[in-house]
Amino acid sequence: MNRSRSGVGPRLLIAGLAVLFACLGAGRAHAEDGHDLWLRYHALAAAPAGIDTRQAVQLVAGQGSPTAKAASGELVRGLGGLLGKTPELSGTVSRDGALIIGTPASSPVVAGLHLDTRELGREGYLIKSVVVNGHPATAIVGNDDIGVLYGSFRFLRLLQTGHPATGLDLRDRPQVKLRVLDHWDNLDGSVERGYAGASIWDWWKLPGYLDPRYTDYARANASIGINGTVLNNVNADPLVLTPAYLKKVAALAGVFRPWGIRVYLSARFSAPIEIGGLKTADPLDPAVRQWWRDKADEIYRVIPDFGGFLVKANSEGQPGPQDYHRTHADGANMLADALAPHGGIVMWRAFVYSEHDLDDRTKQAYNEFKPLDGAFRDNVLLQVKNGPLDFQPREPFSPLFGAMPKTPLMMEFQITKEYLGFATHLVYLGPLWEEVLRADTYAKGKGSTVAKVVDGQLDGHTLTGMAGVANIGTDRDWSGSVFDQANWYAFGRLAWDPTQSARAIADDWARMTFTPDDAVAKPIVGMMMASREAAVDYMTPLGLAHLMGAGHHYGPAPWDDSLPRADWNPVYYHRADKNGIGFDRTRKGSDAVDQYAPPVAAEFNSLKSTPDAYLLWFHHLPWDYRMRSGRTLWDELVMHYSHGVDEVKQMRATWKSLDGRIDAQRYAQTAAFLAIQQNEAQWWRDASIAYWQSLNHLPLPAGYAPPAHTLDYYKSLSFPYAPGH
Ligand code: GCV
Repeated sequence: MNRSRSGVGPRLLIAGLAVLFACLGAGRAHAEDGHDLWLRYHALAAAPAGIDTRQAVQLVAGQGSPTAKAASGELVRGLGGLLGKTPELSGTVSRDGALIIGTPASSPVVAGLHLDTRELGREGYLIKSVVVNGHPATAIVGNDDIGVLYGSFRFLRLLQTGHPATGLDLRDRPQVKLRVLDHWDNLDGSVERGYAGASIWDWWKLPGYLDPRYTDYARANASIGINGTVLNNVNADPLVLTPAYLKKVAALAGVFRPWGIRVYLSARFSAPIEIGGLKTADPLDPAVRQWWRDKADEIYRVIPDFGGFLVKANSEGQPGPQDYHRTHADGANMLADALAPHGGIVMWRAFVYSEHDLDDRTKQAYNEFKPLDGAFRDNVLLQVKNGPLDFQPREPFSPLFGAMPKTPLMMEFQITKEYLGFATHLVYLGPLWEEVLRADTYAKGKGSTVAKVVDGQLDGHTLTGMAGVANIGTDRDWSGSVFDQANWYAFGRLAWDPTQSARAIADDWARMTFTPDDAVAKPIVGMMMASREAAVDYMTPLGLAHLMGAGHHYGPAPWDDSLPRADWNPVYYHRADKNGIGFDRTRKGSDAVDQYAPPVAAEFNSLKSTPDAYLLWFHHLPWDYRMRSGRTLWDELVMHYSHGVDEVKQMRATWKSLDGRIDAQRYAQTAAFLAIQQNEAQWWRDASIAYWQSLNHLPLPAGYAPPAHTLDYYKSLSFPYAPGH
């Protein structure tokens, strides 16, 4: 008995240990679920030149603020991971390879270096190889602790991407002042156009409980230079401006502050009625103006560094100044006046179009706002979507860029992929944003790029901004897929410097997110760089746009004509019939072309000079129109659709070739998502071709497979629970 009992003991112990190891193992696997983003800090294969890993790196940090502590904390964490040894905090440099961080004011060691920091501004930094007490060292220096924090992240990025820590002499500062994420998060926890789970703001538990995720969110944003966050949806709930919610907002602001991030709120224009008990929200009414002044005072009492308001007004059913026959400038200026004494700003959105206006929808924002140039207060920015329609896979740049020299225009990009296949399609948005930023408005002659409008160079603005509609949610990987993290990352990098190359950003991201090994990073960058054009091809080639399923915007529905407003329906945008396809925006059509500066207008007005990529955006053409390639328009369309699908097949093959080189969980998820993407790319191609054929009755070019199903089948598909809607 005894013996058998004593035999059970060890067996139980072994079983227990097995469970324990399994749990620990699971814990390890968990670490590679993408949660660490590009801040993985996994051990480098070899120590970078200039760093001797036989002993811990000396970290000589300036005294100071929570931001200074964030900088040294990040270096401790980052170097500890990358080099396998936690740095040693020290007051002096007594060993080779030390790291000196701080401002001339916070650190005597930094002051002793006598570095020229005049050009760095408040947020800039320099990273320089120096010699102190006879020891080679690296200095990360700013005029302010926030610059030191940005420099610390930059230094870690250098190591993560395989650079040596020697011969360093780089200086950088942001080119854009406000680098902001717009969360379309609702107070009930849902996220409009969100594909990564629920809102990360746990309003219910705030302000009592501060989820550690909030700090990681701030770290990730600071690492790419983002310095503002609009916490709530532009389709705003006025309750966020009530005292109970302001306490919650203040708690989040407290977490973000050390990381250089200010909070902003979307303000509902009719809040004075809904939560203020007033009868009107007329921006010229003295009681309304007083209400907003009092509200601003109240906000700044609890959040002294509050950034300001983002406003969607008189757009898609939102209230606004036009409800009182006032202008957008009247509305924006009233809020600007309330915020001005506190240094706050207004980001007023230009995304407006009216169901009562029968003019081409893409012309309406320009028609509305261009006449208001110069009518806004100094602390107002007009926030303009990159294209004149709505975050399509491809659009020409919005004609407002370059057309309002007296008004700071803030770029609005969409990071979340509302019209680009949601989270399961691998589409790197860097090339889309680069294309827009590099587009030439010709507003002041050749070289007047959109980037120069946005960064203020063209018209001498110092209040400048770029906003990205966030793709962040409660999913472990934050963005709904590992590759969607690259879009968050690229947005931050381009907001910092709109002239950076999408490829270089992808390269950094791939090396930080996976490995600095070329054999892995290069094919990944190749996939990323091809992915946006692939999506354009399988969804909306040759300048087509807005052909997605109504409402949820998932999958193809070019036939759809069911929504109450003409300009919400795909048929409004393609205008196809048996004779041809495309929206005539030339002088013979809606004349949208003349909203651009003359050289651009001339380019788009003429069929000969319009690039193929925008062909059907600007021109309505017969199906047998001869393309530059010599093919008919119809054949060319079919080829583009098919090419998009082939490109996704290629991306899948590339990913498969990396099997074994990527950790298991992230490999498997991406492989599964690419399979979904391939199926859906095929669906887009086939459904689109089936519909166009039902109109033009043309055969497919030789060698191209017919759609797998009938048009009726594609039309029968419905997605009542598509996410984000
Ligand atoms: C927040 C598009 C989206 C809406 C979004 C709107 C906007 O219409 O489909 O979900 O609303 O843009 O940018 O305001």
